[in-house]
Amino acid sequence: MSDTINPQSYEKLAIQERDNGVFVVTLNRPSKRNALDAATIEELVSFFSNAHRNGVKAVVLAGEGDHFCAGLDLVEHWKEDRSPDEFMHVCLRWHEAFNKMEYGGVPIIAALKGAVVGGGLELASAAHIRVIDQTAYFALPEGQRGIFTGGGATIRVSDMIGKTRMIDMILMGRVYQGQEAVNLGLAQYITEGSSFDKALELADKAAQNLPLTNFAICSAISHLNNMSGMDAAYAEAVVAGVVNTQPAARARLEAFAKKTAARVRPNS
Ligand code: 1HE
Repeated sequence: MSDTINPQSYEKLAIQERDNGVFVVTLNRPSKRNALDAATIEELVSFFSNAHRNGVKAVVLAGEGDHFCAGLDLVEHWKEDRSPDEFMHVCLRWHEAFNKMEYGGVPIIAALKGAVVGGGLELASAAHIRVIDQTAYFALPEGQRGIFTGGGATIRVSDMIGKTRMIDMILMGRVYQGQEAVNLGLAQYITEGSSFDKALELADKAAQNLPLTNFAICSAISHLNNMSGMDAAYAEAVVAGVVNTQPAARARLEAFAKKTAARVRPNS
């Protein structure tokens, strides 16, 4: 068990460690539909800044209650009556948290249900895999609230569904759900049952990969995508030089060479 992560030090997040190095991180403000106040963002920064160093093998990111996340805490924002400067810094903390997630090297599987809206969609889009159940729906209500996205939707949601669909979502308040959301790229998995159970199954599977391989998958791909093609190809070769020669991979390569490793087969 981790001796560096203290679940008791978190108030807005419920942190649960499983015996295989998978952690379940749950937004724990169900009475506020898990709206993201400043304190919750600080706890996300804290957990994800140190997750790789703390030996976390994979994370299931979930929400308590019927909704994954209602986005920015609009009541806190209204009460604080923030200045432009203050809100810029709020957004920079969101970016700090979400960048630590996307680039941190630890696989994060988001278990989505109910509202995944506004900043809730921005949070979910910083995960590497999104799983939805039949209740989950995606929206960017900012357009109707008189505000704008500030937690990376213009980058990550555009990346998932394309710029024009994102503009439509925020301009029109358009809602996507179900298989259509999967087809568009908002989620990669849909389940008839619990998205949490499916996310846990995927996290357990990801945790069986070598940590350095997962680090490359859940960090390098995002970095490489920010580069020019030439630079990305060069950097990919460097990453592969490190990852593909790791001593821990030798047993897996040997198993393939000696025909004891599973072969890749089509789905039956
Ligand atoms: C909240 C929030 C919130 C609920 N901030 N308190 N996000 C939105 O525009 C979504 C706003 N929320 C909703 O549309 C609905 O609340 C839900 C669809 C998510 C859920 O509906 P429902 O009927 O289950 O709950 P409710 O009765 O609307 O809310 C229950 C409580 O949660 C209530 O508090 P209470 O003290 O009166 O019981 C709500 O005030 C509270 N609540 N959502 C604060 N978002 C970096 S920029 C990011 C930009 C954004 O994210 S914009 C936000 C978009």
